Amino acid sequence: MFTRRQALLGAAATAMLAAMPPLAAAANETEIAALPREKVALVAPPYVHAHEQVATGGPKVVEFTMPIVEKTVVIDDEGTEFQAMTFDGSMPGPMMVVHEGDYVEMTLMNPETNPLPHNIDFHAATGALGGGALTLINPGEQVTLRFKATRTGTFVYHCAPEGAMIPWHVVSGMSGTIMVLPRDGLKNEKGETLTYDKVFYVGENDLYVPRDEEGNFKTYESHGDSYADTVEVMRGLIPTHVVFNGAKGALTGDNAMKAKVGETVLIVHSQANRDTRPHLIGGHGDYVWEQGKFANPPAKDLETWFIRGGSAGAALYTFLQPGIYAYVNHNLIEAVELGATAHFVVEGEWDDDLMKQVAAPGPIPMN
Ligand SMILES: [Cu+2]
Repeated sequence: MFTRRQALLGAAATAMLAAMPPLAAAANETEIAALPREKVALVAPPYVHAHEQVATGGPKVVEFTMPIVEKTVVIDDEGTEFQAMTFDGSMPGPMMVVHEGDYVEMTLMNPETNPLPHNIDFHAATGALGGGALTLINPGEQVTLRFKATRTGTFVYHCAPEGAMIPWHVVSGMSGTIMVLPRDGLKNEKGETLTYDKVFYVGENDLYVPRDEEGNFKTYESHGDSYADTVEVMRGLIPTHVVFNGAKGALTGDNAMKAKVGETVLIVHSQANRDTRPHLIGGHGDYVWEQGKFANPPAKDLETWFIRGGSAGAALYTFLQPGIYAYVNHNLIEAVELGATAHFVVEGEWDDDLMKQVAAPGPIPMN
């Protein structure tokens, strides 16, 4: 049988991996057992569970639980249906926050109402395909994986089951982000502390919805029914939708993210499959960890930043003017035509010094 491991590693590496005990005795279980434990309830994006920016205690074991939810969702104003696969019911899956040196203990559940097997590959984790090799669960099963958060930054997690199933599960919505903060918090290039008042998590998805002969989007009874047609569209590499948080308009209008003038916002942006380029229209990235890794000093004053497919980046910005800001993928075709647009609604006092309409639009004076 052609397995996921063979697809990614080749047969020789598969044999090596299989020969290793899955949970080797290297970890000091007594020490880990003595650590404090914290159960964290996850919240749906763009929001993020409450967390400390600077850790007040030593390392702990942070417990998360995520059910996998396969469901049909609507992804645009036209009512286009999509066979979604999700972590915890949302696209992207929820963002988790821990500190460097903490242990992440993830219980992943695959309810028996799902027809498909799933797993989780944490880019923040070391070994066993990011945990993917130790977490494959069939419908009706659950598994618990523990890994040590040894590197700081924002890291994608995603489903990576057998062979050809990997890209299908990822572009069906199965990805999210974990943020591993330095124990003493974020720092600028001089080593001075940076803090945020709010954090928002924007997950970008490229979606591939098959069309019928008339060009209308097709609907399917089940994920399995949609598979062959979907893979054909995927192989063309041109998405039919590029959306933030699972659907066109998921973060605009009434769903806009909210902030106040003077507030500092951390925007975490992930894309598990395809490159993208976030841009805040009328604002900037004051400090940007484009690759999302906090051991590197942040870039300053960026206009647009690049998020590599398979990564998450973080941008810190203090809002200076009120109004509606569009936050877009600055491939503007993807932003406007395909859906990759979000809004921030910012309240506060307008600063004429930063911008003023000196003369309103009017007729060009005749000489
Ligand atoms: Cu999956």
